[in-house]
Amino acid sequence: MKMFESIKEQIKDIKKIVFVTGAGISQESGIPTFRGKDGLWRNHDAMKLATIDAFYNNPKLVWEWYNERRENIFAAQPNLGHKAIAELEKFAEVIILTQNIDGLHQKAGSSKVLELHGSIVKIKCSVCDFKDEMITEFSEIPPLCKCGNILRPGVVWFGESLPQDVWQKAMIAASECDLMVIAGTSLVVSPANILPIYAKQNNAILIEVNPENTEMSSEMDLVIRNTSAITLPELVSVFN
Ligand code: BJW
Ligand code: ZN
Repeated sequence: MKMFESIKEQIKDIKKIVFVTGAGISQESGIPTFRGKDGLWRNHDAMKLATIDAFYNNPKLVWEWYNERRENIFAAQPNLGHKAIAELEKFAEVIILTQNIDGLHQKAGSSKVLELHGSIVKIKCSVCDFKDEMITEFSEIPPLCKCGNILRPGVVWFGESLPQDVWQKAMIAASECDLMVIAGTSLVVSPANILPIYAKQNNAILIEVNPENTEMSSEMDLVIRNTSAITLPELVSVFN
C-alpha cells in the first residue's frame, strides 16, 4: 500500500469518487492510445481522422478505421485497472466519466459510466435524427440511412459538441465528488479536461495515474507515475 501511504488517512472513508478516464486505461487491454507512438493507423494521424472534415472528405477511410478498431475492441478484455474501479463500488459511490468508446468499464462490471465521446457500438445518420446500435457489420461502406444520406459512427469528433445530457451529468458528478482519480488521459482535449477543475472547486482530492506528465499534473494532490493496471488495484486496497 506504499503508493497511497501519504494520502491514505485522507481518502479511506471517502464515499463519493469520480474517475475521469482516457485511452491509457485501456492500453494494457491492447487498445492503442491516440497520442502515443502507436497513434498512427495506416500512416494516418489518428487525431486527423477523428474530425468531421476527415469523414466528409473520405467517409470510407474513416469507417474502415472504426471497423478495425471495433474488431480490436470486441476482442479486448478489461484489465486489472478497469476491474479495480468496478470493485470499488463495494466501498463507495463510484461514477466514471470516460472519454473512451470501448465499453470496457461496463464489461468489467462498473454500473455508473458516462461516455463523453460516444460509443463504438453506436451509429447515427449524418443528416436526419436516426440513431441505432450496430448489430452486424455493414456490407457496404459507407453505409446508408433510410433517408439516403450516409450513416456515421455515434462518436464525438473535434469541433462537435458533447451530448448535452451526458455533459450536464458529468459536470454535476465532478462538482459533487470528494475524490477524483484521473487515469490514462493526457488531458489535452476539452471539455473533459476541465472536469478536475470542477472537482477542485468542491475541495475534492485529486489523484493522477499516468506514467507520463500531463498539463495538470502540478494541480494534483498526488501523482502516481505508473500504469493504471498496476496502480488501481492498490487504490482499492486502501478502502478494503
Ligand atoms: C497510460 C497508460 C497506462 C498510456 N496506464 N496511463 C481549435 C479548433 C477547434 C476546436 C478546438 C480548438 N481548440 C480547442 C478545441 C476544442 C477541442 C479540443 O480540445 N482540441 C484540442 C486537441 C486542442 N475539443 C472539441 O472539439 C470537443 N468539443 C467541443 O469542445 O465542443 C465545443 C466546440 C464546438 C465547436 C467548435 C469548438 C468547440 C470534442 C472533442 C472530441 C474528441 N474526440 C476524440 C475521438 C472520439 C471518438 C473515438 O474514439 O474515435 O476523443 S479525439 C480523442 O482524444 C478521443 C479521446 O477520447 C480524446 C482524449 O484522448 P485521451 O483519452 O486523453 O488519450 P491520449 O492518447 O491523448 O492520452 C493517453 C494518456 O494515457 C497519455 O497521457 C499516456 O501517458 C497515458 N497512458 N499508457 C495509464 N497503461
Ligand atoms: Zn438519415
